[in-house]
Amino acid sequence: MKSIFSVFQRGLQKTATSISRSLGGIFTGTAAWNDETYEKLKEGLIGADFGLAASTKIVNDIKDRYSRGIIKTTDDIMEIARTDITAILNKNRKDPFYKTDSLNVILIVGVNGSGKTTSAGKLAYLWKNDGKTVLLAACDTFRAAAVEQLKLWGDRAKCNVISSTSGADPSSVAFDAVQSGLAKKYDFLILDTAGRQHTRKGLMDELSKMTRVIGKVYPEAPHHVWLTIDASMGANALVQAKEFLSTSGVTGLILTKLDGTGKGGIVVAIEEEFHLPVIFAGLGEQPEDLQPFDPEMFANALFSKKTA
Ligand SMILES: Nc1nc2c(ncn2[C@@H]2O[C@H](COP(=O)(O)OP(=O)(O)O)[C@@H](O)[C@H]2O)c(=O)[nH]1
Ligand SMILES: [Mg+2]
Repeated sequence: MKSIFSVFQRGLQKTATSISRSLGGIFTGTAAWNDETYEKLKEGLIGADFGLAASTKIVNDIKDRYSRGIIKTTDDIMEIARTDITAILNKNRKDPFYKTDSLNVILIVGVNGSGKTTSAGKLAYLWKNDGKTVLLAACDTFRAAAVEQLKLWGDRAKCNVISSTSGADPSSVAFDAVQSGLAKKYDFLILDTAGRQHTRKGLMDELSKMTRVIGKVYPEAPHHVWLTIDASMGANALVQAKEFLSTSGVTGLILTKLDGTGKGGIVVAIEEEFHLPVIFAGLGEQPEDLQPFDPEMFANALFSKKTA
């Protein structure tokens, strides 16, 4: 199996390249740092979607240390960027919080196309490979294709999939799945949901009904509600995500398609905006391309010596 860092490195290649390209020669050579280079650095960070607040902080830290003679080399500058970004991304994180003695119920929510089904499948694959028992539930009953797509992931991950006919009530699928997950003592149940947007109110009502119904069978569930955010949408993703955050009790984020964008810095802006931890990162379309989000690894992949 590939090393996790290499998955991050490969997935974040576009962002790393875009950062080093927009920073041009300022991280190399011996030119003294001045207002112009600081401004260029800040623009480069903002261009990679880090957001104004984080970009300003990083540049100010560099300025401060440069003026005190602490910075001597390009590596010293990279080190500051790495440390600052790691600190920002660690702010809202808690230790993994899975129950080891009973079923964990995970609800995956998000707008259409943001990567819910794919992430549900990749999560199943990840946990299965970690020796856990995993059950998937196809609560996107809106389209027959969505059920088929999840079943395919079930085959890949070698997991059972609870499903019903298309058009069935998603809550009843969720209800059956939780009952089955409890009876058969699974470690994890992952519920895939629909993300259609044309009836926003309907969707939000459906999600809260699902949560209520799940709670009737298993009062402490769902244990986690993870919102998938498509990183390649940039700032637009933030706007779309707001509604879910206010209505579905989201507990964490899965950031998908980090590999498809040169703007992976959006993770930092998201953390600043939502104060929610990024739990997993989607870094490609292969089963192993969903990885627990690791702030330090993320920072190292973006600001490695090689990418300067
Ligand atoms: N490159 C890449 N593609 C992804 C990732 N996650 C999902 N996708 C693709 O995005 C598309 C929509 O994903 P899907 O899971 O069906 O979204 P859903 O509508 O939210 O369930 C599919 O073509 C996926 O293969 C990722 O991390 N990287
Ligand atoms: Mg789907």
